[in-house]
Amino acid sequence: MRLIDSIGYEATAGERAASANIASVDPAARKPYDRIVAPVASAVLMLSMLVVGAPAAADDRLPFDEWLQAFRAEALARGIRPEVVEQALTNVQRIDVVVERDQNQAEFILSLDAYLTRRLTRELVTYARRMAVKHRRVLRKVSAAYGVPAETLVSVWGLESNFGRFSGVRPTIPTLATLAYEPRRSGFFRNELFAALEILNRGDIEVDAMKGSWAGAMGQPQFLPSVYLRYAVDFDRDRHRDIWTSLPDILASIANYLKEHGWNPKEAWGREVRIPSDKEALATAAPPREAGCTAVKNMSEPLSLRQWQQLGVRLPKGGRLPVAKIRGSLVQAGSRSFLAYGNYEALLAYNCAHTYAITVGLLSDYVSGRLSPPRPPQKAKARGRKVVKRSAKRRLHRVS
Ligand SMILES: [Ca+2]
Repeated sequence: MRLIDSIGYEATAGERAASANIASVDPAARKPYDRIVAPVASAVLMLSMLVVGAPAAADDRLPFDEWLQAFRAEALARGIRPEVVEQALTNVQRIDVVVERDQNQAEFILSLDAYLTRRLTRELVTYARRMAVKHRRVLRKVSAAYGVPAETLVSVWGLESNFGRFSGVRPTIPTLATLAYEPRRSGFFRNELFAALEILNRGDIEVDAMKGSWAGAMGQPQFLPSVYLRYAVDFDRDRHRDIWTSLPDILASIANYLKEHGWNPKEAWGREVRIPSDKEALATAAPPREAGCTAVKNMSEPLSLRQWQQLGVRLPKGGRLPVAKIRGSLVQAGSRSFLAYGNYEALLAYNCAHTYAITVGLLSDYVSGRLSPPRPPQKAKARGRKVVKRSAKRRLHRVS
């Protein structure tokens, strides 16, 4: 069967494999939805979905120093070695910017269109392709071990830490101590602070090198400490799970996380589609999900590609959907619509935001060549705006 539509958007290997192997994508065999609410890699999801601990009035709080003393005592009682506690928790200060940044998360504030414009640039695609070539050997090994394609690993790595060029410079211990002291999610971050001490206790990393984001996400995969403890991998076998500087460990940790959250090597992540104008019929046939994080509740119940085809869903330029035994959920984000397959949900488990999962999916398609990156229309417009701005500026200079 020819699975190529009018714009040459060929069915993926995943779709073809699924077509040939029905058992591999039997919906009944799919993991239940609790994988979405399992511990996740990105603090963004944590911050969006978890409210742990009743907010206490600020006045009721102990001074930070006293709070920290009590925390130290508990860490010792939990079996963290005294020298680790001493080294990690001495002279820890609160970091004001951590609290400020906690309130302002780009993934949730920007629309999909704005997010794609900002993040999915041609430069990013070009660089991601270069990284996929440069690191092809280790990518191939990790991909073979975990069943997650190289282009997906490169894309997640790229979005999380700009391919290792920025994985955060904030010292993790004071960052987590600040967030644990804040009443908003103190219980949650208190546990993360204990998990961070446990990592130090195991000797995987020195406290001075334990760095990450303002939200406590560490290293190039941006794992919270509890996620690190569960999913980080020592792929280069030097006995340290080094998600800060070891690329084999970094990529394998990302792959392990996705695999453990249901990544199916035989399927793609999903694809962009065009939906019919009668959205009511779509909503009746595939209502929104009832469980999961916010983004999951903003996607539909899954239907088969055949059912979507019958409902009038088509490829972006009007072609028929591929014939494959795959189920997909409709994701409507801004002006665009997508059918998200099971692997998309593994990406949402990493970071529960459609903007994120769609960006990873599209970038991986650009890296693999499944899709050609579109010429960004905003570039021409931006040039136009720049010209207008410049001329306006000149006028200003003239009149002033
Ligand atoms: Ca290692």
